[in-house]
Amino acid sequence: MGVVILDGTTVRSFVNDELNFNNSINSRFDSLDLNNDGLLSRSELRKAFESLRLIETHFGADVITKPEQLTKLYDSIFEKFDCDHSGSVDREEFRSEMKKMMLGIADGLGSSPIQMVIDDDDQSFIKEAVDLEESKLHN
Ligand SMILES: [Ca+2]
Repeated sequence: MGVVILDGTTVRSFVNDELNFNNSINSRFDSLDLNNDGLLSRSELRKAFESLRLIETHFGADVITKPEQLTKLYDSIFEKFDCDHSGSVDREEFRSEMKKMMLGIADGLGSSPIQMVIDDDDQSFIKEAVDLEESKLHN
């Protein structure tokens, strides 16, 4: 576990590094697509958000949410991702919505850096954003 410092720029440069971001999205999509049909179902997407920890935690602080509220929340997220209302989320929908979401986080962070506690085995894109920035600093 370590404390990292990040601001909007960290997140934005992760998203704007198209090659890295797409690779990251693709491998995430593949690991989420449990039945390998090239689409994310409602339950597959819910698992995704549970593992990303974007909902249950707010920048490292645990937030307790009732199960029925969570289900509503996950439903509304699914509707957001499923742009064409096909009942499943394809790779393109996943990528474009994740991008919007990350940029929203970047805007929220703005230019004032925050400290965040991240586990070494953290699976979140925030961690990937921080790792990417660190690898660039050291190169
Ligand atoms: Ca699937």
